[in-house]
Amino acid sequence: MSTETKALSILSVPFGYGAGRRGTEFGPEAIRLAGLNRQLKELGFHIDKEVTLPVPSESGETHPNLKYLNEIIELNTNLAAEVAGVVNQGAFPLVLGGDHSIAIGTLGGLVQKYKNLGVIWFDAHADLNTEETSPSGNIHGMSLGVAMGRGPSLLTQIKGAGPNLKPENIVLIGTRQLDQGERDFIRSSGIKCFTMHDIDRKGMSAVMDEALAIVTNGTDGVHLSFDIDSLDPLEAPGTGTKIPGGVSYREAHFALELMCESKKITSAEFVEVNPSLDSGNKTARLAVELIASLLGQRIL
Ligand code: 6HN
Ligand code: MN
Ligand code: MN
Ligand code: MN
Repeated sequence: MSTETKALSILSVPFGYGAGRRGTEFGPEAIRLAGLNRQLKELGFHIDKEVTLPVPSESGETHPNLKYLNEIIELNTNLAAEVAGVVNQGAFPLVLGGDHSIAIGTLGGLVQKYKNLGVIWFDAHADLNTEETSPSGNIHGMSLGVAMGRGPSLLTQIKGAGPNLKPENIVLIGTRQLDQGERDFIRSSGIKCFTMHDIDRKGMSAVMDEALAIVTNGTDGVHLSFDIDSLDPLEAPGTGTKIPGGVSYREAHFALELMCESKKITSAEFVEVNPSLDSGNKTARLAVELIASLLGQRIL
């Protein structure tokens, strides 16, 4: 983000119905306990607003391969409106999950303002499944697709979801687990995917240069959607879909430092911290450190 905009709004989303395991609903509280507000103040931010989204009660209605569909529609409809409000007030939206299904609402709110939004999807996964291709029925594995207008109309009709997100403005980074339908869609849509193989081969520095060039080309804003499972499980044990061979501690910090230096990031969300799988709140503390790197923390 640019140095002159120091107003920031925190949107806490204690919602975990999109994931296969319970616990991400405690993510925002764990991140708060790990010292987020103190860290942000040290970096010179004015916290404009802090909102905790209300969690819908369980409807009891079931949809075969779209678990908790009704709850996800309700939550994301509200979140999109909150995010749009923050953007309109000119503050930087920092969204804290919660599971990754909340990206449907975050992106839905952002595209009401940004008509050509760039997106950096930092994740072990692509979250591009549909009801048909999902092996789990967990909507957190479908959220980027839904935000692009791919999926059941009940979800894609959430305000903002759809064609404002263009495949040529989206990059995936840290990818290492794809389902076949996701692979096919990445190939056919042309979304740029920097897998762990690419990070090994080129290094995070070159990957970020390329990624930033793509998401800033012809765009009017850039959103970072950061799934903590992008990191290696040794660094981030407190998350539900751990995949070995992930981004290292320094690679993650370095990537976020480069995003900060670019001054192009206009919003961010950090998701999938699951304190019930963590030890000693390590993963939430990591999330706070990573947020700090994105927002200007430097070693010297
Ligand atoms: N996440 N591809 C798997 C699925 O069930 O669709 C895993 C998705 C994980 C989603 O981590 O946000
Ligand atoms: Mn229904
Ligand atoms: Mn994800
Ligand atoms: Mn993931």
